[in-house]
Formats: sequence, structure tokens, C-alpha cells
Amino acid sequence: MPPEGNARAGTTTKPRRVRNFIDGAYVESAGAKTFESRCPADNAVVAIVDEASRADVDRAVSSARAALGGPWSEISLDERAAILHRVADLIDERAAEFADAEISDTGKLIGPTLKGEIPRGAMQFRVFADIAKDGFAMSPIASQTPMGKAINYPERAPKGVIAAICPWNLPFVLSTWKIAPALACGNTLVVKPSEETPMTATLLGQVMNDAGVPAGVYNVVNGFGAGSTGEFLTAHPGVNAITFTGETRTGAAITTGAASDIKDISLELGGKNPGIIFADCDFDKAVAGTAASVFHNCGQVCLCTERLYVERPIFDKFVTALKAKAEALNPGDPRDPSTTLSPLISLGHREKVLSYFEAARADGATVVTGGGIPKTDGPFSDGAWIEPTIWTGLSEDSRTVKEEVFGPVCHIQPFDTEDEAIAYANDSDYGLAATVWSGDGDRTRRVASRIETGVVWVNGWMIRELRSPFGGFKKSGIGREGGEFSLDFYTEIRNVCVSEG
Ligand code: NAD
Ligand code: 6OD
Repeated sequence: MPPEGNARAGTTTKPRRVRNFIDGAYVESAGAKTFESRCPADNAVVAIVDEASRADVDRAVSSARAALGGPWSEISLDERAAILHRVADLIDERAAEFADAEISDTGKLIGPTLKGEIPRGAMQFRVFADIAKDGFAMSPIASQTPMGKAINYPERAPKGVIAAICPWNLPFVLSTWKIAPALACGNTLVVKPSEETPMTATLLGQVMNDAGVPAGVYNVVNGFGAGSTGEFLTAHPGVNAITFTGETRTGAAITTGAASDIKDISLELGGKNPGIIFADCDFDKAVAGTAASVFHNCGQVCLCTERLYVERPIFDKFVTALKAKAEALNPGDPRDPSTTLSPLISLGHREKVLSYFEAARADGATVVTGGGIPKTDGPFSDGAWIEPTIWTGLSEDSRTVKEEVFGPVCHIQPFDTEDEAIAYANDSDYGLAATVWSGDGDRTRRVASRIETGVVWVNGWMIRELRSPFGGFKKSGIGREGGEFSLDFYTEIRNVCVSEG
């Protein structure tokens, strides 16, 4: 059975039962352990989840290995693409159900979830199906060497069993971002959603069955990381490659575990993203775009901006305008379209964010706005709410400016020259994303080319084409996924060299 029950933030009556999805079926766990998943909007238990034991993970990997030799490997690229298009269509048909499950897990706002994240998840199946269909063919290379004459035919082959370890911040977008290219390239999969957000990847199992994906190709195991399901899966010798999105420290642990088997890894990790705002920007557009980049999803997007550098002539005006945007956000029922601020993912994560509030105060920050817990009513008063928070006056080496907070927060620093702004932006262990706001095209091109991040947005934020490359410099990751860049991770390339001598 797919996740069943009807728990909803604020109206919880019955938690859903979430089982692991193995070999095309929702199965009884071999272990006896379950865990609770809570909606952070009201802290109600919304799901009772089976924690996959080592035996469950073994079973999931075996089923994925067995499926590698089956029909999924034998069908044509066109047939595989058609099945993945059906997956996308079925997600769209059931979008309200997926959105409801995602909101129960995360407390996300109904508008961006139903109209943005769920359809984007569906779209990834269409995009990657078509990319694999067109991108598998590679041009032959004729060679004439002292060893003889030959034609080389490079060809792509599936990599094998992929372990996809997923985070909680955009559960459906970031799991389908791995699932779709992995399947499009002919691999089989074992997915481990975050323990905070088990529902949508699990629900997707039923869609896979309905779309005609053969049993064993798509498997989901739920549980925790170290010492639990995540570690059992990434250390499993039957896994050929690991794609991971999450914290940099977790990425390091997974890399260490993968080393002994020489498993291929793709890592999308943390960020401490800078935004540079020049005085010649379109002021209103820069304020609105920056407010989105700081506060969207309660600041829990790896691409959110947490460090702002504003050219001195507009510094005070900018701080005042961003403060007004922050103070206009209202917490509340995530299913009410008039709510504009979502909660943090959990009370535990709120403790971490509050510890940065303390650190900023201790380091002498001026709290422009926020810095505490907002007042919420009724069932929502128990949720993981936090005030959108802006600081000024910190030194660039303070903890709050150096470390990723992953909340609706930013520090704003004035600058005087282009070189100074670039130096500030690049003074980070991370290198995921940056924004540059200016009306001078020469300047934006010049500055963008010197920023050490995987993506630089000019006069915008989160304009993310699924076909464009995505990944981080420095400690923000290893490798690039997105569009045809994903093919290199999800396939092996074999060169067939036909001698003509
Ligand atoms: P996390 O690292 O705590 O957990 C991510 C996943 O890894 C979860 O499924 C968790 O159970 C699993 N895990 C944890 N320890 C493990 C271990 N030892 N072995 C195997 N699996 C393990 O990250 P999170 O808190 O879920 O997500 C927030 C973080 O993710 C932030 O740092 C954010 O910047 C980052 N992130 C990065 C991107 C990106 O594309 N670069 C996207 C989203 C989130
Ligand atoms: O939606 C996207 O394209 C995307 N890659 C989002 C990444 C978000 C990280 O938290």
C-alpha cells in the first residue's frame, strides 16, 4: 500500500503508515523498528515510518541488481522514454495528492508546492527521458595510427545500481532530480529519502508501477543516516554509484565510505551564498529578488543567499527596504494561500538556527529585524517557526557569516569597490551560487566571471533551467548534474574500436 491515512498540518486525525517500497511492492520490514515523522507547521505526528534494517537494504539492492538484467535494460531508448513520460503524466494527475504529502512532511506553502515543486518533479522525467534518448548517440572517431586503422565507436552504458541519498529541503524536486536521469540512463535505483520527509518518494513507487516501470527498477528505503539505512545503503557492495545531496560533512562521511569499493560519487553540498548589489541596480527588482533569495522556503534552499554585499551609497536604503519585506511575511496554515512564511523543517533544526542568533549577538551584530520566534495561533503555536532575521555590523570572519545557517537569515555588509565585493564573495569555503544586481552589462559579465560559484545569477535568482549544469565549487560539491551533464555520472562510456587494418 502507498502511504495511507489523512494526517494534515493543523487537522491531524490519523498518521499515515509509510512502508518501504521494494521489488514493486510496499513491504513489511524485516526489522521491527518504526519512527515518527512530524509536520513542522504544528509538530503533529503525520507518519509512522518503517526504518529499513540492513536486511531490508540488502533486499532492495538485490532487487535492483536483479532488475538490471531484465526488461529495463533490454527495451529501446524510445520505449524507456515513453514510460518515463507516463510517470510524469501520472504525477501531474495526482499533483494534489503529492502536494498534500509534501506539505504534511515539510509545512511548505501550498502555492509553490502545488504549482511549482510537484510539477517541476514531473517535468524532470520528461526532460531527462528526452535527453537520454537524444544524448546516448556519440560521433564515431576514425583513427589512423602506427598501430593500424580503426573506427572508434564510443557508447554509453548504464552504470548499474544507483543509491540516491536525498535531503529534506525540496524532497520531491531533489529526489526526482536524481531518480529521473538515473532511470532514463537505464540504471536501477535504491532511494533513501531524508528521515524528515519520507512520503513523496515512497508514494512515487505506486506511480512507477502504474506507468509500467518493471518491479525492482525503483526501490525506496526509509530511515536515518549514520548507523542506519543511509550508511547500510552507501556501504553496500552491490551499489555502483552514489548520488548525494545534503550537508558537506555528510558528503565527506559518504565519500570516505565509498572509497574502499571505488564507488562513483556525485555530491551536491552546502552553500554560504553571496549576493552583490551595486548602486546602479534596478532597486525595487533587486530588493524583491533578494527577499525571495533569502526568505523562500524559510531560507532552506541550498541556493538561498545568506551574505549580502551592498554598495555604500544605497546601503541604508537597501537595509530598510529588505527589513520591510521580511516584516511583511506571515506564518500560519501552510494550506492557506494567504500564508507567506513556512516553518523550519523541525524543532531540532530551529535549535540550530537559534544558536546562530545567539552567536551573531555575541559577536556584536546589530539585529535589524527578527532574531526570535514569531507568535503563532492555535494548532500552529507548536510549530518550528522562526522570524526572518537580518543582521548588520558583523566582521567577515564571524561564525554567522562563515557557516551555513539554512534559515531565513542574512548579514548585510557595505562595500566601496568592485574588487572589494568580489573578494568578500569569494572568501568562503563554499562555492554554490551567487547573485549580482547591476544595470551595467559589462560590469555584471566581468564580475560573474570572477565569482567562484557553480552558478551566478545576474539580476535574478533561481531561474533554473533543468538542462543547465548544476553543482558547486570548493566544499559545495563534486561533479555536475543537470541536463546532458547528468549523463556522464549516470552512464559508463565504453569505446568499441573496430580495426580496419
Ligand atoms: P544531511 O546531510 O543531514 O542529510 C541528507 C541525507 O543524508 C539524509 O537522507 C540523511 O539521512 C542522509 N545521511 C546522513 N548521514 C549519512 C551517512 N553517514 N551515510 C549515509 N547517509 C546519510 O542534509 P539535510 O539536513 O537533509 O539537508 C540540508 C543540507 O543539504 C544543507 O547543508 C544544504 O545546503 C544541503 N543541500 C545542498 C543542495 C545542493 O544541491 N548543493 C541541495 C539541497 C540541500
Ligand atoms: O529546482 C532546482 O532546479 C534546483 N536544483 C534546486 C536546488 C536546490 C537546493 O536546495
